[in-house]
Amino acid sequence: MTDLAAVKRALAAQRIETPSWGYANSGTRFKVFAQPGVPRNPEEKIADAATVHRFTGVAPSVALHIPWDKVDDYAALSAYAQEQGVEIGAINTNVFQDDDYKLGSVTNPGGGIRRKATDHLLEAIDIMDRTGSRDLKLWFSDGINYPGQDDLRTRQDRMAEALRETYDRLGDGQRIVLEYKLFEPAFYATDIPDWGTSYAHCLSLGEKATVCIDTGHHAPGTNIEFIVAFLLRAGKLGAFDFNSRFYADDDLMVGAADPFQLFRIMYEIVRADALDPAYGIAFMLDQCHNIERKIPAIIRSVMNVQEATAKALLVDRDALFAAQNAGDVLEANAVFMDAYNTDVRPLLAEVRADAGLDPDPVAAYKRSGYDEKIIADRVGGTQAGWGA
Ligand code: RM4
Ligand code: MN
Repeated sequence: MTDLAAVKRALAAQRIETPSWGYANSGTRFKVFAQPGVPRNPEEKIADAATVHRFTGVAPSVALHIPWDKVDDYAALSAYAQEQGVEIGAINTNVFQDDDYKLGSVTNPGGGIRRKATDHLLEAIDIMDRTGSRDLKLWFSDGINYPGQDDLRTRQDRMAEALRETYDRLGDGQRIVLEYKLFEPAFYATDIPDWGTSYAHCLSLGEKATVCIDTGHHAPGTNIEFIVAFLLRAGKLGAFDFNSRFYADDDLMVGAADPFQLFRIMYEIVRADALDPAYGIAFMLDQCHNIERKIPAIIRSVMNVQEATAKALLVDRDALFAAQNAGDVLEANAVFMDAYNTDVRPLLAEVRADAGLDPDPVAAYKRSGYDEKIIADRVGGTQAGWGA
């Protein structure tokens, strides 16, 4: 039998990090639809993240993206975040937007460009020293478009060299979380295309390097929960970038395209007792809200993760293991599906009420007047956003 009090405690203790860029303007390569009230600077993004935390109670940190969130004084930015009620989380690097990076960043054939890219990674660790961040999140768009364009093997050597230099600069308590992505912007071969490549680099780097799974970065049909289970067993799962996708890297709200997949992923987390923040996995969102209002979309995303987690916690593991060990295929599947088919919204409403929160965070946000206020206040200046 599932211990409901323990489920509620686990849900109350859950932590989800939101991305600064999710609050800013974004779009597709066809069009960015600007929205009124969008943040004009890192402080306003942090204020929006703090608002999400105020209504959900489980999103107390915000990831930054450098240089999109570049400021002169990161200690002051940290202090501002704390005043708002949140902390600065992972620092994301950006080695994909300069003209110099046309042929790659750390795997570029030009040594000067590789140096510039690696220096940016080191600069991000300087920022982490000042913000107190634990995680350096690395994603490389590096790759090639045409067979023969560059040497696949040499590019791995260059990648390993840059990662080593970056790893060696990490301080105590700091980590690299290394993302992978199948394709885009490189279309023929990406230098870190899959979890196996990321895992292999992390293994040779050492214990402070772990894999970050972005749920949108796989081929259609990939069994992501298998990757989760494998990496957890190997002690090499460091972080998630949650979002959902119908086709490629759609960056839609997590749990919107495939809530069942999200449940299966969260079950592997629960199965490994890895939900507790002390275990060390960063559960982050990496999303873009191109056509919907951003703050309620992020609140909804946090709630979607909570719902999948609640269902995963409700799996009757004793009954499941018994059925599995007895080889009772249908019973094992039925136990699993029972949990998935439970309506956990009343349970989460109770968890929120116990924490002094409104049981319906999206409705509470809409009533709060925050949306009207940012639309009225944030006029003038340049809106922050993709490419800014
Ligand atoms: C990439 C990758 C990174 C994110 C950027 C904005 O596709 O997912 O995690 O920082 O997009
Ligand atoms: Mn990502």
